Amino acid sequence: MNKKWTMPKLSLVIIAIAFLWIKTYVSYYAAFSIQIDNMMQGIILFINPLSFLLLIFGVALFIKKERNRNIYVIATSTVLTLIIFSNMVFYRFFNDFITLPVLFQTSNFGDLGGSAFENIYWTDALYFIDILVLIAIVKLKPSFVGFRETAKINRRAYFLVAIATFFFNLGLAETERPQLLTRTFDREMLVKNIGTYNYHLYDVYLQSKQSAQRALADSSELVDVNNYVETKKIKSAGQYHGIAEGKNLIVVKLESTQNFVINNEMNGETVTPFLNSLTEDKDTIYMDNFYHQTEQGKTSDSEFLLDNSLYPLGRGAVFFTHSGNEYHTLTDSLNDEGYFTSAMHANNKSFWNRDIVYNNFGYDRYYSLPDYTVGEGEAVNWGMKDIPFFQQSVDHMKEMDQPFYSKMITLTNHHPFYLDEEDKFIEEYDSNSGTLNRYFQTVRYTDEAIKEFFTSLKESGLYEDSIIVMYGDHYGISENHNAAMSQYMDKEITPFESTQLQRVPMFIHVPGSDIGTTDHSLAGQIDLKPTIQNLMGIDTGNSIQFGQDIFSEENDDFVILRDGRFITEDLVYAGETCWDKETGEETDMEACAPFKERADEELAYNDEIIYGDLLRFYDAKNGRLIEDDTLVEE
Ligand code: GP9
Ligand code: MN
Repeated sequence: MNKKWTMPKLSLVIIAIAFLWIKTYVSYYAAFSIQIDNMMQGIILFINPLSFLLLIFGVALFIKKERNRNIYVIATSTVLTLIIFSNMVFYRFFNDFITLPVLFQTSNFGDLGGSAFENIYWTDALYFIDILVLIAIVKLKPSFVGFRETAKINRRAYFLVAIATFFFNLGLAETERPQLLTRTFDREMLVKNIGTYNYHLYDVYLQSKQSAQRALADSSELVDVNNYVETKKIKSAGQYHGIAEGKNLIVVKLESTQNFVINNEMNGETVTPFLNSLTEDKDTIYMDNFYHQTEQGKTSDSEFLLDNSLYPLGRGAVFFTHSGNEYHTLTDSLNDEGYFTSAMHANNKSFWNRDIVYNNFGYDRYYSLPDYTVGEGEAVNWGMKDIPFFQQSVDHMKEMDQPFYSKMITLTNHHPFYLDEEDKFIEEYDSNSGTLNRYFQTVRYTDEAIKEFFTSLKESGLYEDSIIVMYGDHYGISENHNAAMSQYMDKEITPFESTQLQRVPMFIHVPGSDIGTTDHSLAGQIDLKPTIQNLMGIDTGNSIQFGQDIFSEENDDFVILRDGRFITEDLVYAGETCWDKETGEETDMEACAPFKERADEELAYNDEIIYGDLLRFYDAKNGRLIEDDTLVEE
């Protein structure tokens, strides 16, 4: 038996590695628009796919039969290509990389329908060409590749090289980005430094670690969290306390609505005439400095913020990953006041795991798709149009016991922003981004729907006894459309501008209240729960939460976005840079440093609560820790 092994000149393994290496590298530029700031980053980006490819294809060296080895090589190439491909399509939609928890949200992917299709281009087929080449070699020209069994000693050498490549890569990455693996809010940074494949491995590791965290958590961990939360507590009731006490509470979550459309024009056309009129209305407070704080869980993250005044997670959707945790929600507090509580959204009930979560959050009823009649021409894009949705929702409200709380979720203004001809009230915009061009039209449509909703409420007689809160859930136009946005805004979209674009509109409308004003206070979705509770005259006393009542004078002007960016009175921290808010120019990092520490601390405490399911150790009514023993007795 010939034990001598020489690396064949054209081993299928080497060819497959070379193909995938090139392909992964090309995808960084072609599909993921990864930016390189210096030569070192360029080198890291180039070598980062290699270590993983060497390791995974190295397994082939243990396979003795040629046929099996070929099958392994081709199958591995296919799986890795599918990983790139799925990330690519996901990135086009979410401007982000897939995480394990998101991947398991399969029910959502099914429902993406037109959106997913919109994000697959025929040129994507090019990514699979190398696999065809590998198959062609094996089938048509097997002599092109040499095959030999691999001797133990050579395998060892091979794996040593692979492991050395891995540590070389990690070493370079650590010099470029210290603490890379411990500060992972930014997935792009991870992919840039350790490569797509190692990033996914790391994600699997994180996921397992988090599962262990809950099992190991105990009540003592709440002590530090509680001390921190105490420092944020507002002692006295804010202005407008109890102004809507006993009224019906209607919260409308406006899909993908960013603040830049309010009081703005597009080619001479008003985008949101009705919402604009509310900014001048005598009974409406309009907040124009209000930020969304969502991440991968998008709409569901905004709902999580509303109900809990906790941040969602940096990766995955908390609605999926921690749906069964103990929470002390806004809905619970309204239930305690005798409200009939419901959520209304004309979509599959399991989307974002809502049916499970709403139940846990305490909603008495979820009006989902089967509760609506979607007539001919009443569906577009992702499903039921907003206008009939609001109409039928008011019909449901008329049947409800009062006072009620209804959370309504609009849908028409969702990517890819398609409309039927008869629902287009204004023209498209004229940039190179069809997404942005259509966005103005769908926002305009939703504006019309809200106007009609107000009319129906008045006709139903419910209006006078209700308070209506409306907020945008997250951006509709991602950074992938910066060029088009830059054309519309007539300025360069720097990380500073991008952050300012994360503002979403927020309205509080209390009929007959005379509270009308435009409030410039700095606030975010995390403040919705305590603010609404204050308006409803509910004591927020002992809750563990990070938000503050917007209308309290003790409120601090500091908003933390879920990806670690933050906004203060004078500064914005974004893209690892400190920006002067007034000039929009870069400023000394020292100015941001103390805030950065606090932002990181707050997010870390938040994650401890969620990962450890710590609220199960806390009695929110009495503000007491529940010792483990008591828990066992229960
Ligand atoms: C789906 C709707 C949209 O039910 O809430 O969710 P999003 O994609 O915006 O998170
Ligand atoms: Mn949404």
